[in-house]
Amino acid sequence: MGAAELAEGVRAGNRRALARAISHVEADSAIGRELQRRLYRYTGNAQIVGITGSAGAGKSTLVGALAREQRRRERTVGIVAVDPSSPFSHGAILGDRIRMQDLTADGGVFMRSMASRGNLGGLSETATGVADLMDAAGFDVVMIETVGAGQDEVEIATAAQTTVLVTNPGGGDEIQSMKAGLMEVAQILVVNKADLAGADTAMTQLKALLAIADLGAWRPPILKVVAKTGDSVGTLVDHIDEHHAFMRSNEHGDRERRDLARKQIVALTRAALHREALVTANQSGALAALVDEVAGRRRDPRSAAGVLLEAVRREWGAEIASR
Ligand SMILES: Nc1nc2c(ncn2[C@@H]2O[C@H](COP(=O)(O)OP(=O)(O)O)[C@@H](O)[C@H]2O)c(=O)[nH]1
Ligand SMILES: [Mg+2]
Repeated sequence: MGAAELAEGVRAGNRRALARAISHVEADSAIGRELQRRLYRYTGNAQIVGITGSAGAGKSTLVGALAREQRRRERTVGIVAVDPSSPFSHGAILGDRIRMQDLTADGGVFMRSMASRGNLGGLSETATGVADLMDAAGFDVVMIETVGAGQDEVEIATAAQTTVLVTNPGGGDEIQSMKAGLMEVAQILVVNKADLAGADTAMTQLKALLAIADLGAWRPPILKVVAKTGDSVGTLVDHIDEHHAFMRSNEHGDRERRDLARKQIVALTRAALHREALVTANQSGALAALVDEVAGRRRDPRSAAGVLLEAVRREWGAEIASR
């Protein structure tokens, strides 16, 4: 099936067409790129919500609870679960599937798990692309679950309009050491597992962190939820709706939308540059030669990086000249 036919299928809400289209975007095939070009103009209707936080914070449980609440509100839901870890994570994905069995049987919910394709930044590209496909397919809400740890995850967060950061009671050290960057991509802060002791302490710590964060016009709300029972998940959906309305408002929306667009472009360019530069470095053999020099302590890593960058520039220059 070609890109035109697939795009039509996606727009018509055909689930098989959507599944195929997602596979193309994941594989970064020519059809995948063509689909993204064709369908982007039909996006912008869904609420794209990122759910991020450490492994075990209860993100999957919360995504399930949110999906159930959204279905009660008669909204359709697309879910992208990004799992950046190794083969071990297959168990976790299976666990998520079992926990979400009632949702997988619901025609108003479409779920897709994506495994990492390595650490070359492909995930932020894929997550953004897949969320956009679901948006173009007409889902009212698209949720992206990611483990919030490093730069890649901060970039995945740019795929979402509204990012919910999930923390836990007793995660004090973690909250303290949380990168300001992650605080600043989150528009809603959640203390999940509020049925456990220490939830109020975690709330206080988050408030203190927010007080020193560099924030715009949106004041991120902080709330306690119990994903396991669905407690306060309705309030969380209300906050997500408020942020969505904020993003659409005339007063702030234009600036916020431009800000997000800029972050998305920068994140995707960084990922593409990173990947392509390493491909070039590997193919040219420049990397292998430098590895020998640095391992043998004949050259320091910093200057090796400079030499490598120079080699990549030369290769790219030659490539452009030959066009
Ligand atoms: N006590 C309690 N446990 C929870 C809650 N939400 C999730 N959990 C548990 O936390 C563990 C990790 O949950 P999971 O959703 O897989 O976390 P993820 O790795 O962030 O996706 C599981 O054992 C859940 O049952 C909650 O609200 N309260
Ligand atoms: Mg999970």
